[in-house]
Amino acid sequence: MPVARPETSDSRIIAHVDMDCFYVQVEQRKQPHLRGQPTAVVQYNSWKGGGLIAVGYEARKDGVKRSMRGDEAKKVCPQIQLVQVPVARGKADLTIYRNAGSEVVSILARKGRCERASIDEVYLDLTEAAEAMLKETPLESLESIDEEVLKSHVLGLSVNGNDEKEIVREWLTRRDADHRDKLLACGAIIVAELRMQVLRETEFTCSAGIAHNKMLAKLASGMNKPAQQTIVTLASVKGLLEPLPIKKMKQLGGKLGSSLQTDLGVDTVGDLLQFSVEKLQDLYGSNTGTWLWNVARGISGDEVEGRLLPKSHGSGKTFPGVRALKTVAAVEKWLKELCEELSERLQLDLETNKRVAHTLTLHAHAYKSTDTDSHKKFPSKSCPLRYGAGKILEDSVNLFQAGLCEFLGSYMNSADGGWGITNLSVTASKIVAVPSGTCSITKYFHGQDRFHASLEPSDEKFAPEDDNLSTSMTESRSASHQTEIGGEQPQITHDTSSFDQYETTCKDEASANCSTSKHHEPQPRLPEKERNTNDGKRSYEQKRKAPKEKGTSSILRFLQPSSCSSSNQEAKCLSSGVQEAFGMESESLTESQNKRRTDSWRYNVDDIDQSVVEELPPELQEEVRTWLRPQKQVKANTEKRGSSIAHYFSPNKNEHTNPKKS
Ligand code: TTP
Repeated sequence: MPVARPETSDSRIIAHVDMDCFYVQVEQRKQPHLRGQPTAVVQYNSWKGGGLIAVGYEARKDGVKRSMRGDEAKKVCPQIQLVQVPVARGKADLTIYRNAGSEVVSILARKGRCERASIDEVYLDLTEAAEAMLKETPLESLESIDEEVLKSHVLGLSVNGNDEKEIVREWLTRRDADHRDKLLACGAIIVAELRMQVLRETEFTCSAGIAHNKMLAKLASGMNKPAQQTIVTLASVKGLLEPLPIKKMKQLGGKLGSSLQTDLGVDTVGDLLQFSVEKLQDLYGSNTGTWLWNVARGISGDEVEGRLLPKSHGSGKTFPGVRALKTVAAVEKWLKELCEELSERLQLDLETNKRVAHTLTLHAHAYKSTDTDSHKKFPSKSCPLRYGAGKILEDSVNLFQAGLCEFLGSYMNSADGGWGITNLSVTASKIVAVPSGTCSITKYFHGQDRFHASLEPSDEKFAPEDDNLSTSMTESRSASHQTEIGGEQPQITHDTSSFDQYETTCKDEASANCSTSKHHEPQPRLPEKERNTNDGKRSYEQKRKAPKEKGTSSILRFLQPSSCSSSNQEAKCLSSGVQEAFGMESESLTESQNKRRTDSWRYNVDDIDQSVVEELPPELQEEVRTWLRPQKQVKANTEKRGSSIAHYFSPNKNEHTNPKKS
């Protein structure tokens, strides 16, 4: 359910940075001979050459698309280089991509509040940095402006066959410009510099959108790819939004977008403008109605969260066609793999970032052999998360059994046969920082682990991903009910909220499928070992062959050996960023950083699951409770007005009546 937040100011400077063909770039850095070659990364499952999950820009020019399988891509582009995603535990291993994403985040976090939105996307709040720059240097007096800034695309700026860079230069340095445009110009300079730093230090190119809010920045970042940036001026917002298909908007790719289309005849964002806020509130409730009215006008108050680490950890695999799992034993076998991997990542997160997860969710896609109820989904099930691979497995098996019983209903009992599982995943969510000074908690969790021998990450990479890498989108549902399964079993909750969170990191909500990889975000540590090894292999010649896209020359010239700098600085930066994001003590934090830290800390505390506290040894329970008590916040009043589009809120489509256009 979208949340309508009033825009705090339309003078904020927000950037959305999105890596270009990310997995391909990571593979090209690892194997420099692939640079400049049409390249794609394929799934673990090699059927028909494997499904493509990332396609390089050279291959795109030859007509290769992500929806293709390797064999088809070869037909379209015979010289294509197909690289298989790394494999561990019989499934894809995304560690290398997660770590690469962490390298980038640590660089981008240098200039402002940074929110890691997915494995390769970051939001930045650059308001303070832009204001400081503007104060220090009036833009009209800028003597030289970097080429990369001049290559920016300024939406709404008419070029009319003139020298585009000159027009951009004029726009950037206008004396009479609106203050908000001047701040955007500063944002563009800062983002261009950050993108060049990313290229110098990681060899990756990225694209960016710079705007006054997150929604607009995200829309713009993909408009000019690869290795370019796009600026959304206030004056351009109407023209940008009006023709956009409604389903392309964030949070409108699902049921709500469909309802707008079918019930109101809204196909583009512009179509939404004809509805008054009262009408939208009457139809969709106060909050969603306000949010929709705002979306149509490019208003969004969403803040950039100071978060460099993932919100959840997940491990999943798909079992398409004949490979569907048809017995409980087969499901348990795979759950063991998934839970071990999840446990390792949780332990690593605990050790590295001092964070603990509180909720375990099992999600599956299933079918019945004689399917009379095909639309019935396998229910996602949650319970409090207990640390240790053995406990996670035990709980996951119970969650699966509970889900299976519900899925089969009166149709049959849950014995083997008559059903198949095509997708299975376990997710750990509600991750919060352990308060400083409670290292005994770490020991406690460690002691619980039956399977896990060491807290150190294993040399062999562990796999979070499946061989299909795709899981279909779910809709946001607020309903939650509990199913006791008795005995000593954990209480199982049918709670889709944590899965929704797991799903919302998907790149394009309008697409039917999204990768689970988007949910499995990297650890914040820098993969030093990997980088050192690879550095030696990268020759100047290989880098020189890097692709030259139209309008990207200035940034690509940094693909030279001398441009790589030491990682010390970024490591330093990362540690302060991590401290800030997780409220770790640091004498060097400024007052505003401290405030931000406290805010995010409070938010996390609110989410803490009491049952997890109850699992701690008595001496620690009191310590944690004391820490929790003063932090509790009063919940915002989220009461909403009634909605006449009942079916949007109800699982049963038949319950509603069609509203009329206002
Ligand atoms: P995207 O950012 O969607 O795409 P991209 O970075 O490959 O290309 P672009 O330049 O157009 O942004 O996804 C980031 C990575 O996530 C991508 O490189 C591979 C992975 N991914 C999947 O594994 N499965 C998917 O379905 C998608 C969309 C992405």
